[in-house]
Amino acid sequence: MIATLKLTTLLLAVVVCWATQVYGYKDVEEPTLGDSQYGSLWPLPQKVKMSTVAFKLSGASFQIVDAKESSSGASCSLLQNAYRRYDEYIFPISRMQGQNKKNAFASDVSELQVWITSADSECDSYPSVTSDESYELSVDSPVAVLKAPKVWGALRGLETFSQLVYDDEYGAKSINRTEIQDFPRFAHRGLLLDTSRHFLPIKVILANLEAMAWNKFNVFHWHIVDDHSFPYMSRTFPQLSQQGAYHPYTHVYTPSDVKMIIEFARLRGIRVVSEFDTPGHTQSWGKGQKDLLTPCYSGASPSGSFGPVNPILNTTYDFMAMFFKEVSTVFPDAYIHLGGDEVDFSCWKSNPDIQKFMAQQGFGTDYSKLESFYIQRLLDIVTTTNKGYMIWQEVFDNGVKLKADTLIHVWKGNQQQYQAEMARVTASGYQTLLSTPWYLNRISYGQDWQAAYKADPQDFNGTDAQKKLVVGGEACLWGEFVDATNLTPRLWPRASAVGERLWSDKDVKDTNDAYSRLIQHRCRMVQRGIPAEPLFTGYCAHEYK
Ligand code: CP6
Repeated sequence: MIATLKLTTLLLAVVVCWATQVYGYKDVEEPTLGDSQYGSLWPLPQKVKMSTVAFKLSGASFQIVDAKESSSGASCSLLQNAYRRYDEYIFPISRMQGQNKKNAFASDVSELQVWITSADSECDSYPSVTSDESYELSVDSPVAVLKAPKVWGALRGLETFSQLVYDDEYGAKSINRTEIQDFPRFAHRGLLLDTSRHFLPIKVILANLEAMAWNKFNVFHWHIVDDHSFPYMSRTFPQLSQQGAYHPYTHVYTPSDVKMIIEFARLRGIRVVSEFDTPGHTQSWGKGQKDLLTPCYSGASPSGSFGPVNPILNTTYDFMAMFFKEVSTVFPDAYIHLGGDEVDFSCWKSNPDIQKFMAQQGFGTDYSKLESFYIQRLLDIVTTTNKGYMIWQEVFDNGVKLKADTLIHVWKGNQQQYQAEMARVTASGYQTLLSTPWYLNRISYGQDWQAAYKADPQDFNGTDAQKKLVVGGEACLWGEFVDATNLTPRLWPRASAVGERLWSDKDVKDTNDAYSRLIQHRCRMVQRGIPAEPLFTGYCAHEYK
């Protein structure tokens, strides 16, 4: 009897274990579905006071306008553009039908007045890591007021306002009396897209920038080139994309494409940080730039294949100086991501000229010293362009001397390992960004948004001073298995979980409440035209209207 029981238990354990391995199924609790007191707000603002008093909004008469006292007005196209966008999000159907103002019922809330309070609204500037994104929103009758020191906060507040509007049981647009004070927990809330493994059409990039704004992301980390293709069209070195892109005309980003993407992002308070990853991940660079890559040897003769950037030639550094001078003018952001990850030493090891150089420099057989030698010189070059830099964690791990304001991007390891890395980086006084738990290219069966949601970039052993050096994080969608056909649903709403973690207070971590809000937020994204995948079984109300 006992033996049978034991056998059954063992069998059960074996089956569960097998299921775990085969399906990658983790035993995550199913969140319970109830209505959140916060409606469909996502990410949750820092302070919300929502009353049950509901007002009606008339699609025909409600307007978003500049407040009289605002330091920014009709001449600020960033704001005027945003008013138009949000007007359409709030009233998608009535505006399309072109309702007549005279026939409309009176609106309990007639206007949303947008009031930029500081003298310099920053309307014509680029957003930066120090941009003020705070705002205060007061929804009352007869007017709602959105106060923000800068346009960046106004953009965030407009999104929040649009999320407060809902359809009552008769389908009438409604909004509750609400007071909100809001600001981001972290200044850097990024999303990495990879346009090298697959070319991403511009309209896909723009659609996802739009979705980023709905989720209050503020950095587009553009991993623009890599081994597989070089779609960036350089004015200084046009042969790089002519030879290195998948196609020299159709699969490239021209200077005007890049400009358009940067401006589209700016209008949504999103920075564009470009990454030109070297010395590894550079196979596509070699096609258009002779002698840039290291020739690999098989025995005493070149094998015909190439390795990382050749770090022992002066021509390499001349090229890099000219290339990054161009990049620093094309991308207005104060930071450039310089990569530095996953350098494969086998080709360097095979090359006799590199071996000789190693001996001359006294590097012995430590090829990470050669890598550091290269990165050190690259960093000096980029410093002369007056840009700050971001680098993947390997560069820090190898002990490269870095400027004090360098951002170290942590991406490797399991939870224990990345937490230890965050502790080491911040103990050395560097600022850091976390990505390890947010590799959205990884997929598994079930509700994997929850693991992303639970990760916290300040959750490691360290002092308060160390915690302050955490600037934020980035969700990464690497492109090996992603192109225009599947990018958007793979990203959303899973990236939304990261969006809330980086924006909302650290104590916002009730997964049941999050689940209820996220389901509605996901339906809203679908309604606004982004094919975000479902979290689980269910339906969206708008599907049947
Ligand atoms: N490309 C580059 C990649 C990755 C990295 N750098 C990567 C590594 C592991 C996973 C996904 C992507 N594809 N240039 C690492 C930063 Cl799981």
